[in-house]
Amino acid sequence: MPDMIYFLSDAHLGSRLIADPQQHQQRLIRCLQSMQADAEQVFLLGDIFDFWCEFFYGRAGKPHGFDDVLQALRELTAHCPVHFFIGNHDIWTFGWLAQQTGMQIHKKPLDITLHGKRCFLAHGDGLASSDRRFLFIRALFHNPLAQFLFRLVPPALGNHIGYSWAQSSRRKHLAVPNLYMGENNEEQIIFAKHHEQTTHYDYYIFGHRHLEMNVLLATRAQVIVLGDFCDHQQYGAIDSEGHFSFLQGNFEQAL
Ligand SMILES: [Mn+2]
Repeated sequence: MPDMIYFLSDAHLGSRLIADPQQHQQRLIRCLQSMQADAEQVFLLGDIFDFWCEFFYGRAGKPHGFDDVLQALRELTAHCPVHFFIGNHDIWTFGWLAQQTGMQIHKKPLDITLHGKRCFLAHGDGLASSDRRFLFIRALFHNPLAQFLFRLVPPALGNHIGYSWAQSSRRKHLAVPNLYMGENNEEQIIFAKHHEQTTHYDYYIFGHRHLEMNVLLATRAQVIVLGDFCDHQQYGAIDSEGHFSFLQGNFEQAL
């Protein structure tokens, strides 16, 4: 009986900071293949791709180098529903990815009850940020006019700009140690605490932070931040009893 619900985020496929992109992609593929055995649903919570821009895929064929992972996603959607949340790196999907893979695309947080637990699911960027530069860029990337203008850029240049931006953004984060800042400073926890004042959830599940967090609030809401699939192959699951656990796989070898 397939009764596991999997959550995975931040694989950053295609990142220029990854030494061996094909090996990196294969790790995710093996993880997705392992889920076929018992997955009831799979939630991909953002930044699966380091940069994703479907404006170009119509004009310049298809995204380069992702055939294998798209195939693995197609195989998984044949087994169970797969949900793809846009992150802050892979915002620009307009139907192509859904059509290629059968995944359900989410551009907004999702309120869903899973195995009896009410869950708030989102990538987790821009929730309670005070970083004005980040919020400006986020608003720009989500803006239809800016998207229209970017569409006019030749595909090769657009992809170059996109991957360079993604690289510098990740490099900036990697330059400082990624440490837990405490529940009064982590914006996903701040957001959940605020949200609990009006609506109670059993689980808030986010990605984005590349750091595992598991914080129980006074309202008994559990704030879960998935770790990082990119460097550590961390992900998570809710079992048939509604328990969440963090998982870490070794996907170096074929199954
Ligand atoms: Mn992110």
